[in-house]
Amino acid sequence: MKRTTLSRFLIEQQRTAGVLPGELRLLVEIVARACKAISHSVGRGALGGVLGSLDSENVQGEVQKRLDVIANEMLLDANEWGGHLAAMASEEMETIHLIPNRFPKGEYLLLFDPIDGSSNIDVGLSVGTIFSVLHAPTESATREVVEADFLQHGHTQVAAGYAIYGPQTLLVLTVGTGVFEFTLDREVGSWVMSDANITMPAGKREFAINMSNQRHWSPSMAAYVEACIAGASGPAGHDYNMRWTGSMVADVHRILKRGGVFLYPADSRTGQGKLRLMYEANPMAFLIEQAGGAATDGSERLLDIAPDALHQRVGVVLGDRGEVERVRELARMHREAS
Ligand code: P6P
Repeated sequence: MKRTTLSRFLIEQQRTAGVLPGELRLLVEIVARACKAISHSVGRGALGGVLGSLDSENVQGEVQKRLDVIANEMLLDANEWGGHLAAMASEEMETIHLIPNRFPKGEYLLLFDPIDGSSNIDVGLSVGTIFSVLHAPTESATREVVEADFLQHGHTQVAAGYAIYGPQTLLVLTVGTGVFEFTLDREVGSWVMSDANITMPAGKREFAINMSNQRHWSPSMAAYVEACIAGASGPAGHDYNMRWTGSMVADVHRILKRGGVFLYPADSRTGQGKLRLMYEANPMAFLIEQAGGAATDGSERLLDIAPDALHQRVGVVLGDRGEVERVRELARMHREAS
């Protein structure tokens, strides 16, 4: 592959595809630059004093890892002065973050999970940063942005992506013209394109779910997983493999590159799922659909869900179209039978 950098790709998208306004190109560049700095901190680990937990909890009621807070601050500091944003929202902050008056405001909203999978940080497993970009309301030039301005359907996203801090540091991005992967060249400090127009392989029989939640699943979800485990001798008619890393970015990246299906269903504990709609499910759904896959909450298309709260949780079934459809069909049949 010709050595194309992120900057060159974004300029070409702006110039040729005409899909990337200058402000959005600047936004993506700045987020990518912040992810380089986060990658450095993640890579330092114990040597950088970034491991371990704080004695604080985030809005989700989860113990905050030191790196959660560090990465959150890095993304806020990198993005608030650029003039491309009207406000930001993060898994680590209860309310939205407005751009300080000393800086110009722009036409986009940025949402992020600064370190997704942070429970894996202290044990050396891959973690990542997930981000989503929405248009700010046109009137945000004359009034302050409010939380409700963020509550847009996932199909209104103008860009989405993740960085994965693993054996390599990768940035996977879509601006609505396909999915592109960049590998961080640490010696030069550049994001170098390593895969283009990614199409998720279809028909891969590999499912990713946390089996310890089985007793909480709906009957239809239990039936789907049971068929996967029964394999060729069961109703599915073929064997499956299983993977679960406990890090959504790692599981979704594997599925994007080699196929399969990721499931974190809503269950009886809360009636919702664990994952957050606005800055986990929606950006991943945008990427998966751009790569030819499907993404639902078990029944409804994720990108069509009308958000009603910034940190709302949702069930997630995404990846292979055939598998996502099988889950949806089982749910429909169980609804009709009940
Ligand atoms: P469980 C990480 O905390 C996360 O939000 C996702 O990255 C991951 O897919 C999921 O939760 C793991 O949840 O219940 O298996 O620990």
